[in-house]
Parts: sequence; C-alpha cells; structure tokens
Amino acid sequence: SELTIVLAESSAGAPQMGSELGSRAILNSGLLKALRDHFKQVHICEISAKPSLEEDHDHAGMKRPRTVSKATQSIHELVYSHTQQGRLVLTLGGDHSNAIGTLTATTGAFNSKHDRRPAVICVDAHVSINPPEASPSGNIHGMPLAFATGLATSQEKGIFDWIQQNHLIDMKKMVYIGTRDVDDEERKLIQQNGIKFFDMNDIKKHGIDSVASMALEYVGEQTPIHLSCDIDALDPEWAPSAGHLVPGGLSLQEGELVVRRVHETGNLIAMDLVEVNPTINVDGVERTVNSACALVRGAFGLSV
Ligand code: DIR
Ligand code: MN
Ligand code: MN
Repeated sequence: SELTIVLAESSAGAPQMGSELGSRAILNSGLLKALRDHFKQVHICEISAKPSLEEDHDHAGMKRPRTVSKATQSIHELVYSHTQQGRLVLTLGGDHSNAIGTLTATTGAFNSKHDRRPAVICVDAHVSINPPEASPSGNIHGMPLAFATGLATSQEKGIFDWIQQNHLIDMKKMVYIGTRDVDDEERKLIQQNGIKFFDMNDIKKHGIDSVASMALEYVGEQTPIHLSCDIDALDPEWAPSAGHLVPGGLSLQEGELVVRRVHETGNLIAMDLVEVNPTINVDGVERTVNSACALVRGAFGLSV
C-alpha cells in the first residue's frame, strides 16, 4: 500500500513556538527510511503556517485564528485527496490544531466515497475539545475535537468557515485514551454527548490491554480508524519535549501497546503525531523523538 506523510509545520495553535520543528525531527531520525522500506510508495507533503500579512488579532476566544484556519484548510485539502486515492496518511506536527485539517479530511473523504464515517481514537493527556468561548487559554491546539465534531463552529470569513457538515466526525465513534487533565466545560461536553473515554484511572484499574480491547470493541470491527496521538499522552518521563506536560501518563510500553492493537485491526486509515517540541527540555529531545517514532512504527506495524 501507499503512504502519504504530511509535515504539518505549524505551531500557531500552541502558546509557544517550537513544535513546527517536530515534524522534521521525527522524520529524520530513521523513521523515513523505515517507512520507505515498509511501504510500496511514500509521498511527502509539507504545509507550513505562513505568517499572515494582515494582523491576525484574537477572535471569539481564539488566538491566531486566521493563521490556524488557513494552515488547517491546506492540510484538509491535501489529506482529503490522498485519502480519497486510498492512501494511508501520517501527519507529523506541529501542534494539535493541525488535526482540525486531518480529522475533517478523512471523515469528509470516507463520507463521500464510502458513505460512512471513520472512528477517531484520540490518545492525549487532554481531551482537546474546548469550544473557543469556554477555552481558558484561547489556544486552538486545545480545540481540534470541538471543531471536528461541530461542537464549535465559526461563520467568520477566513476563520474555519471552510468546514462543512459532511466533514464532521461521529461523536458516537470517538474514544479517548490516557486523559488526565480535563477542563470544566470539556467535562460537560463529554458527558452531555456521551463521548467515550478511558482516563489514567481506568488504565490503572483495568490495565492497558483490556482498555485497548474495550476501546476497539466500542468503535466496532468494520470501522476505519483515524488515530490522533498527542505526544503528551505519554508520561513526561518518556516525552519531556512537549509543551503541556502532565504527570502520571502512559509509559512508552503502554502507548506502544495501544497503537499496535490499532494496527492489528487492519482498519487504520490515518495517524496524527503532534506536539513534539524540540525547543523544550532540550536534553530530552532525543528521548521524545524516539518515543514518537516508536508510536508511529507500532501503528503501522513496523518491526521493532
Ligand atoms: C488546555 C490544554 N485544555 C487548553 N489543551 C491541550 O488550552 O485548552 N490539549 N494541551 O492537548
Ligand atoms: Mn495534550
Ligand atoms: Mn491535544
């Protein structure tokens, strides 16, 4: 099969810069060669956030909304067309706002071609589903699932006005793994909409293997899967070079088990690996990049 790698080199959704350097850091650490050996063909595309000429002032609780909207729209168009051509898509961030582009694209493409929406498995310390008006930070990397589900919308010209009804992911086929830092409004939305999650307490209680089984059983056997991995799901011990460290996370081994189980379904259609920031905890960059690579390799079934 064929793989498309999208280098989503934008950190405009995060409070600090640096994650735009994550894509290349991950790809150039031996991963590209491994992927080239594994797939029949590998396509590489690059999207970076061009600083907009006009001033990108805050809008409705969002910071840098026009820059992020434009970058994610480009990612959307790219991922949409590659998904429609039947290619697997790996997106290397960049911050998690880039997933607004990827999630709407795989959903839109499967909706139009096969008339069914993919499941989304989100591995993250957070739920990244803040509606702009409730966001405590205004950073769009905390909002990707809000826009991708339609829980947040914007009619403003140039600010996510490109997202259409048929791009929206199915909240009944969405599941979180590894969560441990959820904002009040996010908690309400998860409850109101019956969104499935397995937080760190669930993982401690049941063990990662049975959590993976429950998550996969929940999404169903014949369902295409979009895996969205925020590296901060891992414990800071395994991924110290990330913007928003939360203690008490997944060990690398637990993370690898989850992605490997997803691989074994044979249903993976796309993976995002976001929030690696090589400018944070510089001593830990190599460790973080290695962890990121291990998750990608596991998800695509590459040997260890
Ligand atoms: C926080 C952080 N809840 C926010 N979100 C992150 O800014 O909305 N998601 N880091 O992964
Ligand atoms: Mn996170
Ligand atoms: Mn996130």
